[in-house]
Amino acid sequence: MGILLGDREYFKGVGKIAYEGPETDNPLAFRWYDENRIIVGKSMKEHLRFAIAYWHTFVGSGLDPFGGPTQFYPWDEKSDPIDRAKDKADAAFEFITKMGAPYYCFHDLDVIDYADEVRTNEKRIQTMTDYLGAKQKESGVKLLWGTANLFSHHRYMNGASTNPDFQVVTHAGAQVKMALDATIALGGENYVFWGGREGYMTLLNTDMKREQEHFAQMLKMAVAYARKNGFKGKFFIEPKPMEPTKHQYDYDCATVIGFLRQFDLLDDFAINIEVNHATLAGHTFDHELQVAADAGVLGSIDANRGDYQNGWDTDQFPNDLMEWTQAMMVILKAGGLAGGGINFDAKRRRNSTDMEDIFYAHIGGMDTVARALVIADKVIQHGEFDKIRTERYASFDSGKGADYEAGKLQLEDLFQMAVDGGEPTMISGRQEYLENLLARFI
Ligand code: XUL
Ligand code: CO
Repeated sequence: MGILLGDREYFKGVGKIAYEGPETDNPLAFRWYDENRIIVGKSMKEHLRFAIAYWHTFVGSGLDPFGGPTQFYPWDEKSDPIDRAKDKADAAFEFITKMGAPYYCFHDLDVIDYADEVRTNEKRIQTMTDYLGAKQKESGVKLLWGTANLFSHHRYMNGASTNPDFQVVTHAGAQVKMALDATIALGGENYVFWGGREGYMTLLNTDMKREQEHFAQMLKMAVAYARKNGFKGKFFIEPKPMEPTKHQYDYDCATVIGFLRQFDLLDDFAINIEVNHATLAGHTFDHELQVAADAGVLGSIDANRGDYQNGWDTDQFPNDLMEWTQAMMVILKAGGLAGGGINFDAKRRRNSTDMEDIFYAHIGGMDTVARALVIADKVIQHGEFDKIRTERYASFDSGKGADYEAGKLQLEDLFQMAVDGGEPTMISGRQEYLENLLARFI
């Protein structure tokens, strides 16, 4: 059966976005993202593995709690769900190709609307899997990760895998199975779990321990099913402390690592870190990256930014060079991301309603991240941060400090050494010096 791919141009007047360098006046060009530029032995394209998020970029409508959609799309006009989904896929692949992004990511429900019957949805996602497969082949664009939306349907109001009603859990399982089938068939490199409603609204009605055990059970079943069907990629958990649920179980990286360790899931899972989720958890982005890197589970990134003046998930496009330089320092030093990439989980503002705004948003994001990569490499090459950090711990490199690290001392030994050595000399952490040093590279 042949697949007829659409030939309509949705983003008229905008061609392929080219690298023109920092001096260009063209707002529809890259100033920093030069996909072939080599940084520490790899091209920018290979380092960053940019992905376009289907949900914000081709589905998001600008609606907020106070008003309906402001962003209307020509690919959203047909009444038949399959026709509409195919138009959307055509538009998506046109945009992704024009941006020169090597990857995309989706939830099942971004690709095609689901009805209430599982069998209908199975047919729908299979039809679209074939269609997306043909688009991937035609364009060379690949799937960084797939996922199931287990938070929008009203049946998930009390959670999906953590729902107190087992019949709801079966629907979550059915959706995960179908999303995994699609991801595997499309050669998806990873699969994500973001548990927006895997948490609780009040402890008065919640058995937290049991819900988390149910969640782990679902993850184990997903791994078993995917491995049995040839999936070689990584599973990612994406932490977020709250929103939409009051308290979400995957609060932050440290919490997720504890959970994965408790349920023996560390071999198959890594973490997908989202910038604004880190902020909501009261952490910096580089803190979350470092926690994941130290545990060997730095998997992938959802790139965006929050707003310093409010406390919710604004999902704005990244533009903070200082934040991203520090992030890139962690990523480079960790040897890169384990299988993942950088996905723009970011949306235009409600009042950015021109088609070109979609391009400006992604160009700004990609340039910020690419520029941060260039700067972070220079900072690391310069070497002073490493030197200062190493020297800061020098007292553990030999003598009694080394014995302490090796577990050769008793608490009584510390007592005696404190008595003998007297009050320690104060050693400055030199934070302002280091911040100024970093600023010199920006
Ligand atoms: C929500 C969020 C999700 C996940 C995928 O805050 O980040 O879009 O990235 O489900
Ligand atoms: Co995200």
